[in-house]
Formats: sequence, C-alpha cells, structure tokens
Amino acid sequence: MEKTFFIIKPDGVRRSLVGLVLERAERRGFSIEKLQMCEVTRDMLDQHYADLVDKPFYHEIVSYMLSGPVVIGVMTGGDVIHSWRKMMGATNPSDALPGTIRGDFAHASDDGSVENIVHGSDCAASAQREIALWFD
Ligand code: IDP
Ligand code: MG
Repeated sequence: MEKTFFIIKPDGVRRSLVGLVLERAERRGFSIEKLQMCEVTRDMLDQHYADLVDKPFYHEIVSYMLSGPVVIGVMTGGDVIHSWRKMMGATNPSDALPGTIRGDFAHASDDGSVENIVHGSDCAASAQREIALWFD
C-alpha cells in the first residue's frame, strides 16, 4: 500500500486542529500508520527542506516550523501521496480552494510567512526519503 509522510505544523497544533486533520484523512479512507508529537530541531528541518535551504525565505520557514510542537505521521492508502496533496490544497492559503485543509483553515499572512497547517510528501521518492528521515 502506498505511504505518505505528513506533518501537522505548529499552527495546526496551536489551533487544536490535530483531530480535524486526522479525521479528514481517516474519512477519506486513509489509515494512520505512524503518529508522533515532537519538537522539530533545526538539523531535522534543514534535512527535511533540503531543496529550500538556499531560498531567501528559508528563515521564515525556520521560525515558523520551530515555533511550537508538531505532529508527524505516516498514512497509507491507494494513491495517498497525490490525494493528500489535493486535500491539503495549494501552498499559499490565498490560492487554496475551499474544501481543502489550507483553503478551509488558513489565510494569507501579512508578514511574509506562509503558515498552512499541513505538510505532505510531493512524490514517492520524497515520501520514502521523509519517512526514513523522521522515523528511522
Ligand atoms: P508545499 O508545502 O505545498 O509542498 P513547498 O514549496 O515545498 O510547499 O514549501 C514548503 C513550505 O515552506 C510551505 O508549505 C510553506 O510553509 C513554506 N513556504 C513556501 N514558500 C514560501 C514563501 O515564499 N515564503 C515563506 N514561506 C514559504
Ligand atoms: Mg513541498
């Protein structure tokens, strides 16, 4: 069965949206295979977002992702990688459609940060890499 890696980011935990996010996944028919609350370290974040560390906005990602505890997990199901990305919605909450997690529960910030509640692996190779990084 296909697996994807997800994070309920600090804003999701802070706003008590953990149950709601997991419920959406489970209602869709996906199974939560692993689930853990944790504090992200700078080192883990740099590895997780290795493709973004050189971006000018990376400091925004760091202060956002280190601003509080997160919930990390693995979920399984048919086409879960692509389907979970669709359920999350567009990266920028301004572009995220109603009906998606980001479109229903996030909005654009005015300080440059992009706080969007959830992460999901973007392809099979990322899912494999991220699951190994966070759970091995
Ligand atoms: P994704 O989470 O939809 O896959 P990515 O482009 O992989 O989007 O970016 C990772 C995360 O970095 C985003 O979810 C968001 O929190 C943050 N981010 C992306 N672009 C920007 C930006 O331009 N400014 C600030 N933060 C950003
Ligand atoms: Mg991404």
